Amino acid sequence: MSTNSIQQAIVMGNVASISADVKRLLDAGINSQQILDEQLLPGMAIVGERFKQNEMFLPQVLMSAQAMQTAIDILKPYLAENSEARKRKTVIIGTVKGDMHDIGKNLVRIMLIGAGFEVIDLGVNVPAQRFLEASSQHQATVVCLSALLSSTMNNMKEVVEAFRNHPELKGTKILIGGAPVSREFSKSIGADGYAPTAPAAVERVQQFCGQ
Ligand code: B12
Repeated sequence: MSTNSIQQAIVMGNVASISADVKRLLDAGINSQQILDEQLLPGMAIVGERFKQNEMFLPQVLMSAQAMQTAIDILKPYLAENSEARKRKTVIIGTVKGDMHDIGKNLVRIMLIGAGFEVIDLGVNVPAQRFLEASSQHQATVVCLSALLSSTMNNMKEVVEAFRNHPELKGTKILIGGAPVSREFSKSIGADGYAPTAPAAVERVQQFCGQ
C-alpha cells in the first residue's frame, strides 16, 4: 500500500478505508506525526483548495472531515504518548461562538495532551461565558480559542474582553489560532498570543506556563 492512499482517502472522504490504512502504516512502524504531517494535513489542504475553487461541495467536505477525524482518533494515543507525569497545568480549549470547525482545534488539544497538559475541551460554538465558567472551575492557566471563519474570529474579541473585565480571571493567558487569524489580529483584540500550527501552539502554551 502506498502512503499516498491515505491522502487520497481524505480527499475522497473514504471513511471506510482510512482506519485500516492508518493502522497498517502504524504497524509498519511509520511515526504518527509523520502520518499526520505528510498525509492527513496535505490531504485536507487539497480539500480546502478544491472547496475554494468550487470543485468540491459541502457534503463532500463533510465526508473528508469525517475521514480526517477518524484518522486522528486512531493516531491520538500515539501522538499523546510522550506525555510526562509532572505537575500538570490546565488548559481550556474551544471553538468560539458561531463556529463549528473543530479539526484544527482537536489537533491542538491532542498535542497539548501529548506535551503533558491537562486539557478541558469545551467543543464548538462556545460562548464567552462558558470559557469564563470553565476557567474559574478548573483554575486554568491558559485559554485557547479557535476560529475558522472570518465572521466568527470577531467573537474572539468578546471572549478576551470578558476575561479582561473579570476581577479574578483577567490575568489568564489567551492564545488564539485558526486559518483567518494572525499575530496582528491577536494584538488588536488584546490576546496574549497567536500560533499558526498545533506544534507552535504547544510552544506558546509552554512559554505561558514558564516551561
Ligand atoms: C472541513 C471544513 C468544514 C467542515 C468542518 C468539519 C469540522 N468538524 O471541523 C464543514 C463542512 C462542517 C464546514 C462548514 C462550513 N465552512 Co468550512 N471548511 C473546512 C475546510 C475545508 C478545512 C478546515 C480544516 O479542518 N482544516 C484542517 C485543520 C487541521 O486546519 P486548521 O483548522 O486551520 O487548524 C490548524 C491551524 O489553524 C491551527 N489552529 C486551529 N485552531 C487553533 C487554535 C489555537 C488556540 C491555536 C494556537 C492554533 C489553532 O492549528 C491547526 C493544526 O495545525 C476549510 C478550508 C481551509 N483550507 O481551511 C473550510 C473553511 C474554513 N470553511 C469555510 C466556510 C465558508 C464554511 C461554511 C460557512 C460553509 C457554508 N456555506 O455553510 C460552514 C460554516 C459552519 C460553521 N458555522 O462553522 C471557509 C471560511 C471562509 C472565511 N474566511 O470565513 C473556508 C476557509 C473554505 C473556503 N475557502 O471558503 N467546513
